[in-house]
Amino acid sequence: MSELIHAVLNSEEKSDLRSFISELRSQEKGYLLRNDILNVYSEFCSKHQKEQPFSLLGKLIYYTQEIIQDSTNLCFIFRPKIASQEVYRLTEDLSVESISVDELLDLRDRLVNRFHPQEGDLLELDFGPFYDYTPTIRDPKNIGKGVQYLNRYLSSKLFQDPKEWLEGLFNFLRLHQYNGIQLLINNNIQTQQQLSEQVKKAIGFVSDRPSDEPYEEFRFQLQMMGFEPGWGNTASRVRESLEILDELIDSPDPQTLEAFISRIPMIFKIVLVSAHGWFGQEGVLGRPDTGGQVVYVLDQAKTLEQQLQEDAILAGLEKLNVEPKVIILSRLIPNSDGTLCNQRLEKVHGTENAWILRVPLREFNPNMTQNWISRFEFWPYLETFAIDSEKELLAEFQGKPDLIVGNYTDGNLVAFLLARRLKVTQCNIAHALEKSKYLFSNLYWNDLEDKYHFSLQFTADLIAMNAANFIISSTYQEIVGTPDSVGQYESYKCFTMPDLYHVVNGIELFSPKFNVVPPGVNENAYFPYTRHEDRVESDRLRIEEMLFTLDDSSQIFGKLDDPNKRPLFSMARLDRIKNMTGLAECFGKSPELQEHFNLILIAGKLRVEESGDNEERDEIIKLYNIIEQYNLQGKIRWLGVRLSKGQSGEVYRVIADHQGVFVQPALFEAFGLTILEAMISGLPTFATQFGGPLEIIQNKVNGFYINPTNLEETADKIIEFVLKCEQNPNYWNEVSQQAINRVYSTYTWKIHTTKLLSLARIYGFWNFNSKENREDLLRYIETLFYLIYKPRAQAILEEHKHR
Ligand code: UDP
Ligand code: LCN
Repeated sequence: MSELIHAVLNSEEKSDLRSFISELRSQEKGYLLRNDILNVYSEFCSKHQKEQPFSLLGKLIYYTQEIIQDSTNLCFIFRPKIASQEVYRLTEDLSVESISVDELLDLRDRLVNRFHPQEGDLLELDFGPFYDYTPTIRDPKNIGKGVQYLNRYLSSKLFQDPKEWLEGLFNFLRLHQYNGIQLLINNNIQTQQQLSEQVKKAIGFVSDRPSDEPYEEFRFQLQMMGFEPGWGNTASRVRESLEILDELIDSPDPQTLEAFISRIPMIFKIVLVSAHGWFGQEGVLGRPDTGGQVVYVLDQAKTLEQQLQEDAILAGLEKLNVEPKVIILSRLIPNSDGTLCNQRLEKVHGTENAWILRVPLREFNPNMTQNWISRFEFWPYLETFAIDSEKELLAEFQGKPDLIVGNYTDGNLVAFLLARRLKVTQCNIAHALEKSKYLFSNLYWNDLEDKYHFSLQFTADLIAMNAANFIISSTYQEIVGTPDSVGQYESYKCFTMPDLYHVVNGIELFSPKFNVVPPGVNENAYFPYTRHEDRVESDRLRIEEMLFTLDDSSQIFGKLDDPNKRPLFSMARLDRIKNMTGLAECFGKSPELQEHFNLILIAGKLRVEESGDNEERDEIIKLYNIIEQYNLQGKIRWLGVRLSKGQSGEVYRVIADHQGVFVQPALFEAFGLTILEAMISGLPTFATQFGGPLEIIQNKVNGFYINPTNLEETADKIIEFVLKCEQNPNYWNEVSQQAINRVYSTYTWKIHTTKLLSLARIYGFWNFNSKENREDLLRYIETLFYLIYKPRAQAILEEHKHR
C-alpha cells in the first residue's frame, strides 16, 4: 500500500488527494467507515468531474476500509487483500508514515475520549503466539478449507517422520471403544510393526472370502489376528478399509489419510448446544432470538443421527447394539408460554435417538430464571448451566460424548466449558457474530453495555473461537469477508474495547481450524411448488385464505383491495437488522411496486404489549407508522402468526403459485435460511447483498442481490424483474427453476453432515496427536474466563437479582 500512496503523492493526483482530504474534513464524522468513504468519494468525483475507479486515488480508496480524523492528521486503514490490514498516518503536509496496531487502537480510544495513558497501559490480548505451533494456510483463497490443508499437512508428517506419526496412528487406533467394547485393534497387536504385518495378513484372509459375506461370519478369525469390529460389515468393506490403512502406512497421501480417518468408528454420541433461545419443535419460531439457529440445529440433529446410524452399519457394528445418540442441550424455561420448553426431555420427531435435553438455570432469581431471557442478558447463567449440564449429559449418554458442538456465542462458551472438563473435541458454529452486526459495537461498548453487554459477548467469542478444535462457518465471507468487506471472524482480529482491553491479535484467520460447511434445508417441509403430488389440497386452501383474505384481527393486520396482485413476500423475526420496516418503506415509497404487488409480511407480533423484546417493540411501532405515512392500507397484509414447518413450507409454495417473489431485506444477514427455503420452493428471490446471501445466490442467475439501504434501487430491481415477466411469461419460471437447482446442488443436509462428521474425525485425530501443544493456549483462555468474563457476569447477576 505504501507504494500506492507514494504513487498518488508523486503524481498529478496529489492535488486531488488534497481536495479529497478537504472534502473529508468538511464531514461531521471523525470516523468514516467504508460506506461513508465511498459516498464522500463519489460526491467528490461528481463535483470535480473525476473518473472514479481508474485513477490512482480511486484505487487507493478502493482499498480503504476506514478513515479516522484527528485535529491534524488522517489515519487510513487499508485492506490490501483479504485478511490483511495496513495502517498509515497522513499528516497535514501530506507526509506518510505507517503506524502500529497499538497506535491505531490508542487512536480509536482517543476518538471516543477513552484514552488515559497516565493511568497505565491497558490489558493487551494476543493469541498470535499460540498459533506458532500449528500449521497455517498461506493463500487467503484457501481459508475455510482447513481439513484439506490438515490432511496434506498430516500426511506429509507421516511421510517425513513415519516412526513418530505411525506410533501416533497406532495409539489412536487402540483408543476406540463403544460402551466398553473394544473396536478396531486388540492386544494381539502390540506394536506398529505388528500392525503393519497383521494388516497384510488380514487383507489376504478377507480377499479369499465372498465379497458380500457378512462380517459376523468371520469376526472370530479376524479377532485372532488382532482386529476387532469397526472395519466393515462385509468382507469387501473390511478389505477396502484394511487396504486403505495398508496404503497409508506404506505411502501416505492426503486422500488416503482422509479416506481412512473418515472410516474410523469414533463418533457415536454428539451434543449440540443451543442454550439461549426457545428451543422446541413447535410454536417457537419467529420469537425474538429464536429463528434460524433452532431450525438449523434441529435439522442437523436429525441428519446427524441418520448418518451415524448408516456409518455404524457400514462399519459392521450392527450386532453390537450400537445406538448413536444426539442430544440437543438447551435451557429449560419454566414459564414456557404454551411451548414444550418446560419439558426436561423431548424426542426429536422422526428420529430414534435424538433428544432435546433441557437443563434449568439455577434459581438465582425466579423473576429471571423462570422466564425466557434475551440473548444479550444470558451471560451470568452459563458457567453453572455448563456444570449442571455436564452431570445430566453423562447420565443421559452413560458416559462422555464424542463431540460437542456449540452454537452462537453462549452455546460456544458452554461447549468450551464442557469440552475442557470432559476432554472432548469442540466444534463451534457462530450463526451470527454480533460484533459486525452492530456498527461500532466495540468502540462504544461502554455506552451500550446496559442494553447489550457486548463486553461479555466479545470476550466469550474470543474464548470460544480460540479454544475450539474446529469451527464451521456457513460461508467463506463469514470468516474473511469479500475483497471489499471485512469478514465476521476477521473483525475479531484487532479491535479495541476502550477501558477494558485491546485485542492486538484475536484470532488466526489462516488456521486450518476454519471450515466452510453450509447448512441445508429440510426437504420434507420445503420443496418446489410444482410437486403437486406432495402437497395437501386442504392445507393449500387454508394457507391461501390466511395469506390473502382471512379476517382475523387477533393475528392478521390489513385487508387487500385486490388479492389477485402478485405477492411480494417476506418472512423474518421482527428485529431491527432484519429490516422488515425498510422493506415496507421501500414498498411505501414506490407507487410502481404497489401497482404490481401486494406486500405480504410474516413477522413478529402485531401488538407492542404482546412483545417482551425491546427491538421487536420498536419495530412494531415503526411498521405501523410506515403503513400510515405511506397510506398502505389495502396494499399490505402483516401476519403475526406462528407457523409450523409444514405450514411455512406451504406458505412459500402458495406465494409461488401466485407467481410472487421473496425479498430478504436484512441490513446484514449472516447466512439466511429463509433464502434457501424460498429458493427451493421455486420463488424468485431478492436478497440483501450484505452477508451470506452473496454466496448463496448467483446474481441474475438464480436470484438477485439488493442493497436494502438504497430503497429506490431495490424497488427498481424488483420492478425490472416484474416488467420482464410481463413481457416474457416464461421468465418467472426460468428464474424459479434456477433457484430450485441451486439449492439441490449445493445446500443439502446430507452434504453438510457427511462433511461435519469427517471433520470431527480428522480433528479428533489431530487433537489426539497435538494435545500437549494446546495446553498453554487453554490456560490463557481460562485466565480470560476467570479474570474478565466471570466478574463481569457476576455484576449482571447482581443487577438481575433486583428485577
Ligand atoms: N421463521 C418462521 N417464522 C417466522 C420467522 C422465521 O418460521 O415468523 C423461520 C424461517 O422459516 C427460517 C428461520 O425461522 O427457517 C429463520 O432463519 P434465518 O436464517 O433466515 O434467520 P434468523 O432468524 O436465524 O436470523
Ligand atoms: C442466524 C442467522 O442470523 C442467520 O443468518 C442464519 O441463517 C441462521 O442463524 C442459521 O445459521
